[in-house]
Amino acid sequence: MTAAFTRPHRRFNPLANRWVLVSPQRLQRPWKGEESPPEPLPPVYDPACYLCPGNTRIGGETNPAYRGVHVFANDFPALTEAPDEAAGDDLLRAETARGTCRVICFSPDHAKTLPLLSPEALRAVVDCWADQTAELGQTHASVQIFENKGAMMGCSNPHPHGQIWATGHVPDAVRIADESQRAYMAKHGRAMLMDLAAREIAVGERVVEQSAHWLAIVPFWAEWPFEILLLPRFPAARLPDLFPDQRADLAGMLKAVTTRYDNLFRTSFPYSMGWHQAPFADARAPHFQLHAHFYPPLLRSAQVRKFMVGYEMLAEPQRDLTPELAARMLRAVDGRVHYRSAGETG
Ligand code: H2U
Repeated sequence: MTAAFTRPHRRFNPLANRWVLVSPQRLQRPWKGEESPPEPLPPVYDPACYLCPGNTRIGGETNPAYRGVHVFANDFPALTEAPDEAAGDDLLRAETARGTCRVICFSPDHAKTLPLLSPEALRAVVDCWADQTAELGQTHASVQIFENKGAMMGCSNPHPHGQIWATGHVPDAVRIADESQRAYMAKHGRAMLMDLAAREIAVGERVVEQSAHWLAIVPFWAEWPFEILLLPRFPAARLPDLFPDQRADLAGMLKAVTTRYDNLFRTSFPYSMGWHQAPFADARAPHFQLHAHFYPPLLRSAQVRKFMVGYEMLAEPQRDLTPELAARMLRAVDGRVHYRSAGETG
C-alpha cells in the first residue's frame, strides 16, 4: 500500500497517537545532497571547553581527568529535588516537578562524536545509560536520556555529550507512549513494538539497519525527513534489562546508524535523540518496549533543514519525502565506513 501511495495522504502514529500529512507528489525524485567539503574537526582537547577533562565548568567545579564516560550533576538543572508545594485548580493548574539533571560526557576526546567512537567506547556509553537508569529509577517515576547534537539542535558545545533528566512525574511523550502501548496490548495481547518490528522486517522497505537483536527503521509515520526509530527485536522495557550481548549489539547499531547519518550529506549530522523507557511505577511492563527516537532536522543537504512551522505548528506535521524514500537513501550510503575515515587502513 505505501509504495503505491503517490498522492497526499495522512499516516497515523499509534505510538504518539497523532497523524502526519504526507505529500509525496511535491518531491518525487530522490536528490543527491550537496557535497560540501568536510568541516575541520575540532581539536582533541579544547582549553575553553567546559566538558574537557581537567577544565573548569561555568559553575566553578573542575572536571576530573576522566578517561572514559563521565557523568556529573548539571550545574544549571531544569529540575531540583525540592519538596512538594501546593497545586492549583482545574483552570490554572500546576504541580510540583521534582527531578535530577545530569550531563554525560561520552568521551574525553573533544573531537569525537558517536559514530567516531570505538565499539568498546560506545558499549561504555550504553552501560552508563543503563546504570544511570537503574540508579535514578529507584527514586523517580521516569528517566529520560537524550542527546542534542549540533548547533542546529541547540547543542551548546561540540564535545560529545548527552543529558539525563530523572523526574518524579512521567513526562507527556512517555505517558502517551505508555498509554498507547498499554491499550494495544489490551486489545491484541501482544506488545505493539514487537509487532511493528516483525512487520517492518517482513516488509523491508523502511529498514535502515538490522542486526541480531536490533532494528532501525524510518517509521511509517515519521515526521522529520530522516527520523529513525531504533527498536529491540526482543522484549525489553528499559535499558538495564539488556543482556551483555544485546548491549554490544546496540553499540554496533548506534555506530552504524550514526555513520549512515553522517555519510548522507557528508556532515556531522545534527539531531536530537533519546530513549523512551517504561515508567517505573510498574516493575514489569510487558506492553512497553524500550525504543530510541532520532529526530534530525536536515532535509536535503548539510545546510537545508526542515522547518516545523506554519501548518505543523497549527495543524499537524507534514512531509514531502516519503519515509520509504528516506530509508532507501539511508540504506544507499555506507553504514560501516565513516566519510572521515574512508581511505584509512585499520
Ligand atoms: P546541551 O549541549 O544539550 O545543551 O547540554 C549541555 C548541558 O550542560 C546544559 O544542560 C550543562 C548545561 O546546563 N552545563 C553544565 O552543567 N555546566 C557547565 O559548566 C556548562 C553547561
